[in-house]
Amino acid sequence: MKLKLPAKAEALQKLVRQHGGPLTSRLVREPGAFGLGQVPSRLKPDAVTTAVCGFCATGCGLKLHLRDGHAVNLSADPAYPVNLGMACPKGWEALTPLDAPDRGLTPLLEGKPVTWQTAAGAFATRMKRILEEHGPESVAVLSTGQIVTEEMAFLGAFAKFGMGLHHMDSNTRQCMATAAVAYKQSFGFDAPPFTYADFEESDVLVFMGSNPCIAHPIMWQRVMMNRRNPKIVVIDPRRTETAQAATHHCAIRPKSDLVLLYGLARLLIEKGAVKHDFVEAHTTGYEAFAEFIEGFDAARVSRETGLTEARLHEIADLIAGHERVSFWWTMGVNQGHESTRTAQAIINLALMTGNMGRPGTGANSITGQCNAMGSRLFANATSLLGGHDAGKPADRAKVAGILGIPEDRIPPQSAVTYDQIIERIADGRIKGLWVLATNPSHSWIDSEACNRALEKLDFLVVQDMYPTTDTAKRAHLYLPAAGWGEKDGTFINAERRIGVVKKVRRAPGQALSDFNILRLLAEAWDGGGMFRGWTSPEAVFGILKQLSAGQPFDFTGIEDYSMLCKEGGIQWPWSAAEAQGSAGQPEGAAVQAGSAAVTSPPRERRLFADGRFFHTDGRAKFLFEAPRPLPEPTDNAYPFCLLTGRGTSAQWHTNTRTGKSDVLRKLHPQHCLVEIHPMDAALLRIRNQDRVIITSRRATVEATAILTPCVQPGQCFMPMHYEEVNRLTLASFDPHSRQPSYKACAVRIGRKVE
Ligand SMILES: Nc1nc2c(c(=O)[nH]1)N[C@H]1C(S)=C(S)[C@@H](COP(=O)(O)OP(=O)(O)OC[C@H]3O[C@@H](n4cnc5c(=O)[nH]c(N)nc54)[C@H](O)[C@@H]3O)O[C@H]1N2
Ligand SMILES: Nc1nc2c(c(=O)[nH]1)N[C@H]1C(S)=C(S)[C@@H](COP(=O)(O)OP(=O)(O)OC[C@H]3O[C@@H](n4cnc5c(=O)[nH]c(N)nc54)[C@H](O)[C@@H]3O)O[C@H]1N2
Ligand code: SF4
Ligand SMILES: [Mo]
Repeated sequence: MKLKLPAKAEALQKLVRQHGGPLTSRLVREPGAFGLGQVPSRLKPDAVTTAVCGFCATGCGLKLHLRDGHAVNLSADPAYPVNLGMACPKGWEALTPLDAPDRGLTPLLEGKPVTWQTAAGAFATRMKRILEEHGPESVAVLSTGQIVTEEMAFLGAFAKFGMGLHHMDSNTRQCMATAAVAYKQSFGFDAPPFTYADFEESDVLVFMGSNPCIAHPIMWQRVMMNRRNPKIVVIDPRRTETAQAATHHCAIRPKSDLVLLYGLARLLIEKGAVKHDFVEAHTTGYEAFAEFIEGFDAARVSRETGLTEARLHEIADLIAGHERVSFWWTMGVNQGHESTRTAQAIINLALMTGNMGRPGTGANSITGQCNAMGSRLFANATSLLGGHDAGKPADRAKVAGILGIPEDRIPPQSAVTYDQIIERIADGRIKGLWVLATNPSHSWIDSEACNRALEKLDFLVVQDMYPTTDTAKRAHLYLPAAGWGEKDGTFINAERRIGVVKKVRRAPGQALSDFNILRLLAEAWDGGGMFRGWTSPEAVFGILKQLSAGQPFDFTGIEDYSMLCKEGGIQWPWSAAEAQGSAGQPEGAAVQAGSAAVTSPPRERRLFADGRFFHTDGRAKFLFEAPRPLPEPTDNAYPFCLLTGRGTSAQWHTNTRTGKSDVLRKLHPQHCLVEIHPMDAALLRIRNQDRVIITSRRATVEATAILTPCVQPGQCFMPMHYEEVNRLTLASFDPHSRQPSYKACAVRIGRKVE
């Protein structure tokens, strides 16, 4: 069949119109032209304060313009080391979702407004009844990477040590579990090593399954500030905005990354690019790895990834031929059926080429949510509060001592994971669930199965800013929460920088900060005895500091919130010894602070400058495993591979917040859409903007077809911001991290017949 593909320019234009893709850079550079950051003149501010943004893990600094202590507007903070005066559309619009008409104003019990006293009483009575009748495994918590660390720690401590339940997990499982497990196994601790200066200091940047133009626009601006004329390699089945801006785009077959990485490793050996000094001094397992990858010759890798052999050599030559190569990965890697080994295959490449601990290098996982990094350390879910091990008596004793609680309040067994919680709800073992700052009815994989399970619960409590979310609508008890801007605390960003958020607005109605809701619930539970000292977020920060002592993320050198504000955030580790100068300045210091005061940490620091990793022998491990086939390959009945991910820089996840801004709504499509290659569309007689039916083995949904050559034939893409998308996805998981494989399942597409 002969087919006329849209010209490149036309396709690009379409993309701008439909997705605001390349538009994002303009939005960042000229926000005013798009109505971002406008302040009504009658509300002239009289004071300014600062806080970090509450959407993504870039962690941009914002200036809040106050009138009578109430934020009337905001702007990007030029003094903050992360964003240097830039912000993306979500950041500019961060105050708007607070004014939404559907904010929760009172607790709702079975849909009826009640007082906090009644709500807290119902919470305690009904949860206790379930726990007494069915034991500590019958109630679970699903929480988030989007509340302040102090609230996460409080929630985890109250749920496990106060209420005495065993199982809790969070949306960080959907997002960062793979990176966390991969780092822990390879480095000995979950420690993303980079600092954002590395974006500017690399000669070659390799982005795998990562679309920072849309998902981390300010990180992308930092890449654009790189003056070394870098080569940018984007490995993504789609020709994303990032891929279009790159010097090299490798449009690999979905989930063929592991084979590609092993193939590249083999080529690097062939080309003599291995830094044997580094490998011998700082790693273990290289010999076995080198032997294992012998089977990944270029011919095989080309066949399985769809890239030409010449292209494989070209990428290997780029890595071999440059001093500073940094590897970056995000959800295209983390959300896969063999994701942990894929992330570790990236780590292996960095280790074998000695691209570690120096400027512009590293195996760098880009974090998603504003405080997913905080939840990795302090959620008290998979690991014991503060990166400890609940299975170790010494760790239990340390945590119990710092918290001033009896050691036997700390359950020694590890919690089951998110998918296992849903499974146990479905089979009736879990009867009570508390969901906090996440929206699983929309975001969990195979969401119809998830929602069928939620319907079975005896008691579902949802704590959210809005009672209107897909999950909150199902709640027996809804608790109205304050949001970002209405409370104090700290977030940890993707480069390990601890930053402060502040209360610059009063929450509407009777909505309370998660912190104060926790205080109320702890009080109703047993008089709050265990948490008497947990009076304010800053008091809890003091406890977290103590928990960090001696850990790889030791931040005992941070005095208080005001020090964090003054320094522009502080990256962990920053121990008391470092702060007093006795440990000296870390060698990895990238950019020194202006002042030479010993207590001032450098503005940017990376890990592993000394080649010492966190395993007891100080070495990093080469870890690998044979690739496995896709759990649901395409076939005649379901011929398309469905990819999912972020759609625009103006949409955040399930759109409960970003959907409330008129400005942001203009920057994204209002209805569910599916991107299809024009050749496939022609075969199916589908025109641009036609309504189409998409069917997987789980469900059938409708969407608007967008024809674009940015997806490959045989593949299609749907942004995750529409609730329809996860009805289609297949519940499959990486065996090591239990992270869902959101990004590849089989579907068929047909025109909707009216
Ligand atoms: N605007 C906006 N920004 C966000 C968010 C948001 O909702 N909206 N969410 C934040 C969060 S929590 C996260 S986790 C991050 C996510 O940030 P990213 O991971 O960058 O975003 P995604 O679009 O989910 O996925 C990235 C890319 O993976 C590709 N991909 C799919 N399958 C494969 C594969 O098999 N191999 C490879 N190599 N690539 C594949 C997709 O085509 C997609 O372009 O974004 C954060 N930033
Ligand atoms: N198909 C597909 N599905 C995906 C993904 C994908 O790429 N493809 N990505 C996955 C990833 S990486 C992620 S991180 C998840 C995100 O999935 P979710 O966590 O379910 O998405 P959000 O919309 O961020 O939900 C956060 C909720 O918290 C509420 N909230 C905000 N601030 C506060 C607060 O301070 N307190 C309280 N109590 N509530 C608050 C918001 O109103 C919202 O309802 O989605 C996952 N799902
Ligand atoms: S890039 Fe992330 S942190 Fe920065 S303004 Fe945008 S959403 Fe906020
Ligand atoms: Mo995420």
